Order: sequence, then structure tokens, then C-alpha cells
Amino acid sequence: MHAIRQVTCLSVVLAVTAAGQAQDPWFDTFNCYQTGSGLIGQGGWDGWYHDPNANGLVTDEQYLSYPNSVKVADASDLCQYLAGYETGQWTIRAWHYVPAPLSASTYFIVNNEYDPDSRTAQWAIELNFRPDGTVIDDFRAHTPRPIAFNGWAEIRIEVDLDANVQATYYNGELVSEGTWAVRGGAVAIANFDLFSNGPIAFFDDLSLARAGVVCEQIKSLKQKVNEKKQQIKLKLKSTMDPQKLLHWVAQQGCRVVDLVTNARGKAKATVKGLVGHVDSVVAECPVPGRGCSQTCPDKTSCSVSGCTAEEKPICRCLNNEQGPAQCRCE
Ligand SMILES: [Ca+2]
Repeated sequence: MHAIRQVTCLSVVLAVTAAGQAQDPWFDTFNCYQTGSGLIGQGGWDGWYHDPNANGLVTDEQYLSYPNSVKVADASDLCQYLAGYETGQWTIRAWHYVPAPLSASTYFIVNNEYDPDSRTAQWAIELNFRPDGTVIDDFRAHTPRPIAFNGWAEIRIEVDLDANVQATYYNGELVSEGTWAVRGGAVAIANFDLFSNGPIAFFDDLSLARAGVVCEQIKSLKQKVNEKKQQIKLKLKSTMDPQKLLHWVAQQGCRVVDLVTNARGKAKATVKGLVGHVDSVVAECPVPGRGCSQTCPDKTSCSVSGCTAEEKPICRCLNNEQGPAQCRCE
């Protein structure tokens, strides 16, 4: 079967701030770890203060994106350090599955300070999923929201580090608003902590991406599979602004292919060494500082002399896709 799953704007691999300081939006689908393995030591995950007994399990028992999620239970206290997030507006997103009933609390935590070597930390967010069936913000005035048991629900936290404020949503409903570094300390996003006080919960598709960017859509995606050559040819058209470059990620299992749409919004790629089909195509959001810092007037008026009969004038970004745009022959 040749199938393509729905395109979603989920992840960004690299962004550059307007000031030029690199900050890498981050995501983890847990799909590329061996099912049944412990998460500590993979993908930058560690136990709280390097505790090896704080592990969680990569599992296919539940998942949002195929085939894995991570299961927290017992003493799980999984950390992902996130250095360098000190400015800008960000969206933290985690998908969460809580089997009913809860015997004790299970948590999603974000630290604004975290140093496992000096064993110091400060807490910005502590979402507390409680046995009474509600989720609350442990640090701020909040509205308790009902836990969406036995299904996937979105945790979304909109953080403005420049203004030191946040808004936390669960399953589409506002839980709390207020100061980000509410207990003091650095105004930063420093660590994700998946913590259980005993009961089972699952996390999938965790991401940290720039806020306020709108993903473009795929107009069409074709894939031609050559079983004999074990290769897939992909052809993608997007509805993107033709002046912007946009990256797409095609995934088959753990193989990832980066597709960069050109100024006409198209991309092609040949994926070798594969059989079957591409599992999914994910669009990265266009982000400030990436793509053309200046644009050609428009794609029809982009003109340059010296193009051969086979070539057309096309608008391209310079300097590794971060500089100004220029019309050239391709
Ligand atoms: Ca997954």
C-alpha cells in the first residue's frame, strides 16, 4: 500500500533569530528509538540530575505518531535540557495520554533553570494531573480542567520570554496565564521534565517551535515507488509564497529526507534504499531569518539576462538561504 499521512505543521529543525543568534526549535516523536528500550541516553534524554533510575520506556502500547511514544510510570523523571532559549516567543507542545484512573499525580514540567551537575533547578510550569480527574497549574491562579482520560490531548504553552509571560492550555482550554519565571530565576526555557509520581502516562510529539508562524499547505504530493530499484521519487507542490523557501521532511520509519521547495513552491527528491511507501510529510514553518531577507519583485517579473533556452530566471536566496534573494538562471 502506498499511503501518505496528513500533512501537519509539527516540527522545525533549524531557525535563526533576527539578531542572528542560532536557536534550534526542537521536537521528538520517539519514533526512531527501539520499541521497548529505555529513553535515557537517547535523543538527549537524561534522568533528573542524571538519575539512572528515573527512566521511561519507549513503547508502542500507545502512540500518536507511529510507532512509538514514551511511557512514564513509577519513578520516571525524564529530562531534556534546552539551552539557549532566552528570548522570543515560543510554543511548547506535548501530546499526552492518561489511562484512567489516576492513583496519584503525574506531571508535565518545564524548568526555567536547570543544571544537573550542580543539582540546581527552578520551575516555570508544573502541570499537575491529579487523581480527582483534573489538571491544574501548581504555581498560578488557574482553572482546573478535566483530564481527557484514555485518549490523546494536547498540552500547549505559549511563552513570551521577552515579556516574561505565558499561557497554558490543555485540550484546547486555558488553564492559566501569568508570569513565566513565576518562582524567580532566569527568564528562559531550560528543561522539559516528564515526571510521574507512580501512575502511567504517555507522551508523544513533543515540540518547541517559534510561535506565531503559520505553516503553508501542500497542494499536491506524488510518490512513485520503484520496488525493483528500491527507491521512491517524490514530487511536491506547495501553496507557499513563491518568494519564500520552505522545508519539508519526508519520513519513512526513521529515514528522513529534507525537501526544500524552490521559488516556485516545488520540490523533488529521490529516496533510495527504501521499499514500500513514505510514511508522512511534515512541513516546517517558515521562520524569521530563514529564507530570503529580501525578495525578488515577484516571480513573473524576476528577470536576468544570459539564460539558456533550457533555463528560466528564478528567484533564489543567497548565503545558504539566509541572505538576500536574487534572480538567476536555473
Ligand atoms: Ca511517536
